[in-house]
Amino acid sequence: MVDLAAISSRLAEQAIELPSWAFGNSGTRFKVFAQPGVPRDPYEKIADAAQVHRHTGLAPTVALHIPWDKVDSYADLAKRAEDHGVALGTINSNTFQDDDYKLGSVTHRDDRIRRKAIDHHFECIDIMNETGSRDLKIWLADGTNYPGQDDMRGRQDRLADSLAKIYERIGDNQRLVLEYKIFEPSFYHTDVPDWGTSYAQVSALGDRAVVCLDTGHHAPSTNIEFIVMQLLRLGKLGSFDFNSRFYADDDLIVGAADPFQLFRILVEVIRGGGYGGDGDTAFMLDQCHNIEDKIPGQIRSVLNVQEMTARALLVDTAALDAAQRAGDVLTANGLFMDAFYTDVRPALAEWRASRGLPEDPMRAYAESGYAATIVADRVGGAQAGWGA
Ligand code: LRH
Ligand code: MN
Repeated sequence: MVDLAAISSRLAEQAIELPSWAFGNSGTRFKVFAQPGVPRDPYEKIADAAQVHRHTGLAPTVALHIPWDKVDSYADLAKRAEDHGVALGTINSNTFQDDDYKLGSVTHRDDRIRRKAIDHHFECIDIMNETGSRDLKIWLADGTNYPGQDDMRGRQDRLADSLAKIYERIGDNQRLVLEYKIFEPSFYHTDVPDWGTSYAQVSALGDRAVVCLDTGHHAPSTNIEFIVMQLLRLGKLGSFDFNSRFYADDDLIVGAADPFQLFRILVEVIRGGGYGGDGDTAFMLDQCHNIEDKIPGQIRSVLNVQEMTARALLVDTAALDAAQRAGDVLTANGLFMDAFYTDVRPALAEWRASRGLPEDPMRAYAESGYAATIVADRVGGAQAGWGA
């Protein structure tokens, strides 16, 4: 059995934010498979998210997406979240589902449409002031489908201008987090396609503007952990949207498609001072459980992150440093792989039990009867989804 004593307090620093939209129906352009018991409103989404924290102790906050999570009183929603033992987290804006934004939102040539998109972000900041959220996360679908469709330089300038107006409204204890994505729904160019563009845009704004790295938003075979290293080195890695993928932005369970990549990313997070109490990098999941049960899917996800974090914390950094200094390639790589191949699961089960948490959170949830309760209770009404 692996001894986790040396990393126990570090493990306790882990906090992973859950996306409210992971509990609603989701799918692809081909089909959205509805599931019985799915939430009908943000209150029920919060209740489901709280089940993940109850059984894992790893997910104390829930991110909201506006307008998907619109309510009359965000103060009341925050109170109810507190009653469930969780808190409201990142506020995600949405300028990708309004007809006006077909050719762009904050990058649009039309002043009225840009104004509308900026005002939406002001509304999101007002919500942050009610929920006590720190981060406004901006992901933009803005881009073009055909070469020549628009002037990319002009769009960058309008983007910078719009972000500056939004940044002015951000409070002293708040952050603007700009997420990049290589493609989709735009298929020729995306206005914020890569870490370099996000970095350039947020650097022009100020200290409270940072980059969000979604692990599903890169070209195939991108060395994502190198980007993690660089953004931490530059002090601009604000948050992660964790998920995994085999091909594109598949939004699958983090660690499911490539657990070794997740391990390599977490090694760089820890080495770069972005983990836990060290840094200022928020961990969030951004996933869609299109065919699997959603609450167990989220439980599995946070456990995957915890397991790879434990392995990354077990890297013998002193021996690794010595081998690297000596140019001893195989020993260095061997030490790295030893940590990855260390099965921490039995020890983590004990670690959970030592903290009053279920050894096997997946089984604890299954035996809790919560799934049957929500299927029985949530009859009628419109199930939550992406509203696309
Ligand atoms: C875009 C994205 C973004 C969210 C959305 C739900 O692909 O990753 O973070 O707004 O998914
Ligand atoms: Mn994302």
